[in-house]
Amino acid sequence: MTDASAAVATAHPNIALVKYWGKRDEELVLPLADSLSMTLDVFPTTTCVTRCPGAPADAVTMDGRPAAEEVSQRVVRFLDLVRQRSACGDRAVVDTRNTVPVGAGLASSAGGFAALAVAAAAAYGLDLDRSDLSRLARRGSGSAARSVFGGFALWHAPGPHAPDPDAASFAEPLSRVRIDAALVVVLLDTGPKSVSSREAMRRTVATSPLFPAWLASTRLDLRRMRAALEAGDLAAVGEIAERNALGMHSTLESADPPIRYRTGQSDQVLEQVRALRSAGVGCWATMDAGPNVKVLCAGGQAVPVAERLAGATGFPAVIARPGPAAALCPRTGAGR
Ligand code: 2P0
Repeated sequence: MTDASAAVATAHPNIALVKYWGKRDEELVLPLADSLSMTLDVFPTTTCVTRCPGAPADAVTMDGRPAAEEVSQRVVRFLDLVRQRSACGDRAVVDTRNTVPVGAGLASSAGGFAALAVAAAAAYGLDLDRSDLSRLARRGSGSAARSVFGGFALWHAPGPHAPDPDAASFAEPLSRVRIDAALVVVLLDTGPKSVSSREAMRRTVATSPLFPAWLASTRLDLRRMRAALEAGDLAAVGEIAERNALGMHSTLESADPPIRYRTGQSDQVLEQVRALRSAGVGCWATMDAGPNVKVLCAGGQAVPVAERLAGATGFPAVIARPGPAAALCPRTGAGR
């Protein structure tokens, strides 16, 4: 144990270019396939964890208010994992500040659980390296495993015969990426989604007749995406990302009952992206568990692409570039 009883950490959301959709183990949050993402430099989450010796229960606040019961229970379960690993059973106060709309398919849980993992590990004196932090963040929310790292990250699914699947599933940064990319986030709707991604994933795996094909195609996409990133081929990166996202949405739309995150407004943005491409502007769309559309383009094209999309659709467009790894805020002075 260190003597730090409080720690503050910040993390950013990430957007997958090859999506994670489907678990092989709900409890351990183990994916069925690898995924690959870009951590953003916008919408950070900052979380403070303070151990409270003698307190009877954890207390969780979000943006200054008591967190919803479901969120609070998820945070308490996560803290239980941290307590199991440390010599300390103290309850804690967790205060989270978001700058991203929560539950809107803008990856708030990725930044949120990455920040919580880093802050809680420091407050409870766990000596974890980055891979361990990624494994820990994964237990809160799968995509959080990737937000532990900045830039581009690949999250490994455990192999079918891995002797210790938990140990085998963590993210790592991709160091040989040779593209200069930005993601323009078109904010269509910042309200919470109707079906949580956790439930939507479960239903898709259990009922979608397209799921086996999705799994095979996303594994292939991952290999091609990695090669395209390392070759600096932005057009190939964009094409793979757009196809992968549309494939994921088709798969979940074929679940029983169907799950539909795409709206008419999403389709309008997709149409604008196609029109921009026809006019010679290299840009490609991706979408997550919500209607909002993120548009990949060259870093130098981000401002005109954002202006064109905002102008054509009337919705705000936020430019995101590759962002930093999750980190402790300096004033806590603990951990790594
Ligand atoms: C992703 N999404 O790769 C995919 C694509 C949404 C669409 O990861 O159940 O909050 O907590 O592991 O990570 C959103 O799901 O799900 C997600 P859990 P998570 O970014």
